[in-house]
Amino acid sequence: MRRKLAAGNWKMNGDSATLDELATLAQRHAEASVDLLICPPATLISRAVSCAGPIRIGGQDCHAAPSGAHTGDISAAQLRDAGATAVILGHSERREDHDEDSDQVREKARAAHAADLLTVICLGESLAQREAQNTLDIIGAQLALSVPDSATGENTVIAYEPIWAIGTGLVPDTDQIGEVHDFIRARLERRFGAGVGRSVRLLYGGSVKPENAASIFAVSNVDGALVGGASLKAADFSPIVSAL
Ligand code: G2H
Repeated sequence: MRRKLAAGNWKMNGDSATLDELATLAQRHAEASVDLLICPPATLISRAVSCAGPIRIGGQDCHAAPSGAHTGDISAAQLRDAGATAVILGHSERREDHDEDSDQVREKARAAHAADLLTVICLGESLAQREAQNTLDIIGAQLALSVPDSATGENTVIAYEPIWAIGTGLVPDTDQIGEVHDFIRARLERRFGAGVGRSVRLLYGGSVKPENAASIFAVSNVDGALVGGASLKAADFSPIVSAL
């Protein structure tokens, strides 16, 4: 059985005051039967760890190298040293804003695994790619290149985030989500075998809200969500956690 996961990606939002929301969330879900993960900006990781209770804290990116002359970057080991136990990699905002490709994402994931970080690897198609009916080809290629051979059910989570659904309020219908999640599951099983392939958790991400969470979580092979805007306030994120 895959344990459900509710993950929050604060992106470049939040400051010291936002940690009160995290503390509220930790109190409300102290006995949660699902896993919770919050990925705040790197500046907040250490303080977030001290008020997160049972909630895992993660980074939003890491460098593939262990150390060196990479101004402004953070290594996987440094995230771990700050108290993080997870990292998001290959988010479409990283792929677009920083020209990251799947080869780089794979090397980062390898570094994250070596540092014992749970690695949330993001995949997603653009609206033009979906309209051209290339969604599964795009997802298949991103999956093959972005996920390293070191992936297991314990160290890797895949998040399907259609780019056109991110922060837009647009959400694919449940058939569209199910089609992609079933495809990812089949590809993982083909590459890694049934054991690993069935144990990797698959999250849906893109405009998940309290109002649509339950219907998304009912879709086959959806093991949770990666939530952006609605993870910033406990009042929004908490009902999403409860819907799992
Ligand atoms: C997708 C998601 C979180 P939002 O990027 O990764 O953001 O829920 O705001 O669409």
